[in-house]
Amino acid sequence: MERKVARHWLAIVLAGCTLLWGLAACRPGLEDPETFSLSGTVTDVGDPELPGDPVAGVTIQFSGGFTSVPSQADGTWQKDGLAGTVTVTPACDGRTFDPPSLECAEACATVDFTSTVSLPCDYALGGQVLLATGEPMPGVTLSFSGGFSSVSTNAFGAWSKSGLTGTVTVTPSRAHWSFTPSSREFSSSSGAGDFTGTSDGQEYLLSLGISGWSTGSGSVSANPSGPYYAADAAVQVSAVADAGSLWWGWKDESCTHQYDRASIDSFWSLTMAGNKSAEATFAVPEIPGNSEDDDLDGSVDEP
Ligand SMILES: [Ca+2]
Ligand SMILES: [Ca+2]
Repeated sequence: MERKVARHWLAIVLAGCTLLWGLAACRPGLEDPETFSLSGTVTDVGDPELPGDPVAGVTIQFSGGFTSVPSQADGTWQKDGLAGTVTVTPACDGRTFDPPSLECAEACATVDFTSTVSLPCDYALGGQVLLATGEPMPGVTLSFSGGFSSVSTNAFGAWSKSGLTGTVTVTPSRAHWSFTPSSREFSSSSGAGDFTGTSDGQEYLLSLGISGWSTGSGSVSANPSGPYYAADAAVQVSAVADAGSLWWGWKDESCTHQYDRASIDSFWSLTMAGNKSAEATFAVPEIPGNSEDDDLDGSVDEP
C-alpha cells in the first residue's frame, strides 16, 4: 500500500516536471543562467569611528536599460534580473557618492556606496488638477507608488507631497472622472504634477467665483453645496454683496456676459448638464471725478 502511494507521488512529480519543463523549473542548471542580483547599502560619512547613517531615497541606476531602484529607509537596495556587465550609479540631487559608479558583473554581489553629504535624500512634488477650460478641480485624490500615502487637491485644485524617494508614479483619481495624462512619473522635484480632468457624463463640477470686472466685493454660494453634482442636478447659486457694494450680474458659463440687472436675479438656478461656472460681478456706487465707471452702468461720472 505504501509502495503504491509512493508510486502515485512519483507519477505526480514526474507529471508536474513535464508540465513545468517550459518554465525551466525542473531543468537543473538551466534556469536563467544569464541573470544575477546585486544589492548594497548607501550610508553617509559620519564619525569615522562609527558606521554611517543609512541614506534613503537614493536612486540606484543601472546601465543596459534596467529600471532603477531606490534605497530603502535602512539604506539598503536590491536589484534582481540583471544581465551582462552593468554599471551601477547612485543618484540624488545635491549629493556625490564614493564610488561615483561601479561596473559590475555577477561576481560583485554587494555594492556599497557612501555619500559625502549628510542630508535626507528625498523630494517634494506639487501640481494642479484643472478642467480643460482652466477651472480648478478640488477633491481629486493623488496616489503615489512606493507606499506613500495619498493627498487631495484643495479649493484651487492644487496638491503637494513631501518625503518622496526613488521613482514615484503619481496617479490622480476621482469617481466619474478621467485624467490626462493618466499618471506621471517622477524621480526628483523637477517638473509639475499637473493633470486635466474629464467627466464621464455622470458628475459635473460647478466653479463659483467673482468676475474680474467687479469694482465691488461680495460672496457667492451654491445650494445644495458642491462643487460636484450628479448630472442634471438642480442648483441655485446666490450672490451676496458686501456692505458698500452692489450685486451687478452673472457671467454665464458660455462666457457671454449677462449684466442686465432687470432680467436676472442675484439667485441663479442652474441645471448641471455639464461643467458650469458661475461668476458674480459686484459694483460700487458711482464715484464722481475719477473718470471710472464705478457702478458699471456704461457711463462715467454721471451725477
Ligand atoms: Ca466714477
Ligand atoms: Ca457709471
